[in-house]
Amino acid sequence: MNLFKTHSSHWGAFTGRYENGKLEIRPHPADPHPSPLLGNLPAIAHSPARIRRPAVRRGWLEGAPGNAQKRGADDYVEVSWTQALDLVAKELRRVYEDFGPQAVFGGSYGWASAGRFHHAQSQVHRFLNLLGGYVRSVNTYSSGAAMVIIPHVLGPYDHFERKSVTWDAIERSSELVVAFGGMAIKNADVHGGGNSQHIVRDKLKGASERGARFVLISPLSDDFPPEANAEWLSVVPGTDVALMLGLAYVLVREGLHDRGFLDRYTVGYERFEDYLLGRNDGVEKCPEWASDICGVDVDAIKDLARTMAGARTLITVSHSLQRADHGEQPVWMGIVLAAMLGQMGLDGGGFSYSLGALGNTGKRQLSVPLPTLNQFKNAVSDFIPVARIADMLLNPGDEFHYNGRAMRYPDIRLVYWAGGNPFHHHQDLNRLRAAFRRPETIIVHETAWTSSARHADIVLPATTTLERDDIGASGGDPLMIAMKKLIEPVGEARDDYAIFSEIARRFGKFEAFTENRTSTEWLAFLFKRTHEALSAGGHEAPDFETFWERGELQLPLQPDDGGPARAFRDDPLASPLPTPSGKIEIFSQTIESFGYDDCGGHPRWYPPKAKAETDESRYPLHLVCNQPHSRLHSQLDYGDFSRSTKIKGREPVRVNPADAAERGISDGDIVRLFNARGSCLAAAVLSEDVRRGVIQLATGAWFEPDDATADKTMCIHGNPNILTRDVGTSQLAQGSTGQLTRVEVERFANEPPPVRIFEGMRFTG
Ligand SMILES: Nc1nc2c(c(=O)[nH]1)N[C@H]1C(S)=C(S)[C@@H](COP(=O)(O)OP(=O)(O)OC[C@H]3O[C@@H](n4cnc5c(=O)[nH]c(N)nc54)[C@H](O)[C@@H]3O)O[C@H]1N2
Ligand SMILES: Nc1nc2c(c(=O)[nH]1)N[C@H]1C(S)=C(S)[C@@H](COP(=O)(O)OP(=O)(O)OC[C@H]3O[C@@H](n4cnc5c(=O)[nH]c(N)nc54)[C@H](O)[C@@H]3O)O[C@H]1N2
Ligand SMILES: [Mo]
Repeated sequence: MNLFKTHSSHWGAFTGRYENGKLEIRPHPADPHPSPLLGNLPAIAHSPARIRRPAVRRGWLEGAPGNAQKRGADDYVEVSWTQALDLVAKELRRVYEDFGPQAVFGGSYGWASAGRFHHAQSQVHRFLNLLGGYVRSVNTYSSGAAMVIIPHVLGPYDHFERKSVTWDAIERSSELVVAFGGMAIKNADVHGGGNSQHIVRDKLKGASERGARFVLISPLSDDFPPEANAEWLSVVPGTDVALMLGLAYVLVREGLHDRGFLDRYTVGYERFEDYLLGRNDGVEKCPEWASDICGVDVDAIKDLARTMAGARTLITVSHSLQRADHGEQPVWMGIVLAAMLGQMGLDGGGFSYSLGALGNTGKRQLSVPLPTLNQFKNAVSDFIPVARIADMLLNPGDEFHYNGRAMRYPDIRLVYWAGGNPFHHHQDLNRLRAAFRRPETIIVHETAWTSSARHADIVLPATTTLERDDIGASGGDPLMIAMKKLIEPVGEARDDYAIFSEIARRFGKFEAFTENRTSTEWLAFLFKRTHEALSAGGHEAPDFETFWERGELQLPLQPDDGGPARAFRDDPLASPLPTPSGKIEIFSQTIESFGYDDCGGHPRWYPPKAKAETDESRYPLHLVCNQPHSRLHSQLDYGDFSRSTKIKGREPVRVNPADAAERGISDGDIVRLFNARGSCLAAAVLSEDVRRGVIQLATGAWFEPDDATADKTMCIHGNPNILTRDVGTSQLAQGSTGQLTRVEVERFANEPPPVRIFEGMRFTG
């Protein structure tokens, strides 16, 4: 009889046992609220969606390279591993020799799986660096705008994300938490690398029971768990900056802003105040002005401002707010609002970016380093902001602006992807389909026949973590987990490491890539770094074998000391912020000097960008495309839990009953969402939890086109990225704007085509 073995995932630690063809999963016993996402794991062992053998696109095989027109609509031919690896090596050699490393895109953005060694991005970057380098991507889809604006105005991104206000501080000291975008409990289910203890629900409950008030600012009412007893201020999507300005205006007019704090700790307040009070543009950003834009009552704005000034107040801004047009502004304005309240650095007060969006944000950070695979150095300096991939592929040589630099898109011939799903994460999928027809060759390592695999020329089947040993750990998770292999590789799947090792061998670089270590030897080798730090710090430091035997290891934490914000508050001269002024930049001379018309020297309200987009008569509804509660992004959409949430096989879309009634839509109807860019089917769920005029369709349903040969196709399954816009937040950050778009919705009167994307690839021979 098999024993349960320890393992871990982005959504929690667990033990598993495979017996009689069934995988049984049990959550970690110390996890107070295990994630339902664990329910997606058992399907890994048997799903027909898994890729079982290497496969090559017929058009590429027969006309290689460059025969790209049928990409996304072509047949695949299964080949042997030897043949596949030979083809990959030959093609890489050709592109590196003829065009150089700056013709290879190895962005490979994506969450892949937990596990420090087999982490797909680390593997692919290490491999491509060994071959001569690659064009990389910077920043993330998560926080593309915040990662650029925060360093200009406050300091290092992770100081104000991970290392600022802890859950303990909120439970202990916060009196009022104003959460722009909320803290949906579904989001805190996951954290990159592992999340062995889901504590957010209990922390919110504890704070609420002590008397802390939570205010949810969101178009959805369920972006807080019931335990928080949050009050809902329903806001029009994309208008938080106007609301924040209205709040700031009340503070100034009623003398509630902290002048002492602003003088001592910030620069540029006066210029911002001129804007706020309309001294230059004649527009006072008063509550009446704000209310017209954001849809929150004037009195509610005034009340909230006064309450904020009279209590220990924490302002949080979720990732979602900045994954939208001018996404830099709500983050910056949230910081300014917090500065005006003067509570930055106080226990449970001030500002925290994205608290609640990921499970380990707000936990104390580890005080020892984690095992990390050396990726070598990239010889290529070219990069793109990550969400500009379609622009890059469609417009080689074109100029674009990013964070004060004028740059040009490189001319990419080969794309290599391992551990991400661009046909999940990118916007305007019809445009991405066109972009993916540009390169000569696309190589993908995938575990399953996702849409990204279906747009590749060479598809190499990768194992999931369940099929290999690894070390699970994450910067804010106190447990390191021995991730023990639970099942044999499905089909002929191989570890990314094994795949890259064999390609490296074809370049005479096997030893350089593997350093002559087996993967088991790598685990022991990588563990040393943490082991040595534990020893040096006087902590219990078991050797690798002992750790592996036990299955887990408790790691030491940094103190809950308020982080850099507290140090700055206590002594701004000794611990200045690493901004040009050493202070909070309410006005940034640096940003002003870039001369952008879409991001100036201080935060401000920018009306929505594209006119066509806001053609309210044709596309009157705001579509919120947020993270799914039923899976991590697109991962394991074929899993039991994710599938249990579908209706008639489609992704659910929530519609306010009044909006549904106007359109003759009933609960459970198949509906068609559409706008100028595309359309998709989904299943209507009528719900008062969404604001009138707003509908909500989570990301992550695997893209399945109704006609893969058409230029403009409909997704029959419910992927919102067929509708979203592929434009950057602004020239400053060029972040993804995928969270919000505009659509119309109607009942789908025809017989909907069956969803077949989870059935895997059909080979025609
Ligand atoms: N419209 C809209 N779009 C969005 C968002 C939004 O809010 N709205 N959110 C964005 C955000 S925040 C993010 S982070 C992105 C997420 O985008 P991604 O991170 O690209 O999404 P995942 O589904 O996690 O993709 C990971 C892929 O890696 C594969 N994989 C897992 N383990 C392994 C492995 O060991 N080896 C290999 N080779 N492959 C593996 C999985 O099968 C899966 O297909 O999406 C973004 N897209
Ligand atoms: N279960 C699960 N959890 C996840 C993920 C997942 O895929 N599944 N993904 C993880 C990742 S990679 C990331 S980056 C984080 C993302 O964290 P977020 O980006 O914060 O998460 P979202 O769910 O996209 O959005 C949170 C809420 O913001 C609200 N919102 C949307 N637009 C607006 C607006 O204009 N104004 C206001 N005030 N509110 C708005 C929506 O109601 C939405 O539910 O989540 C992480 N957590
Ligand atoms: Mo993300």
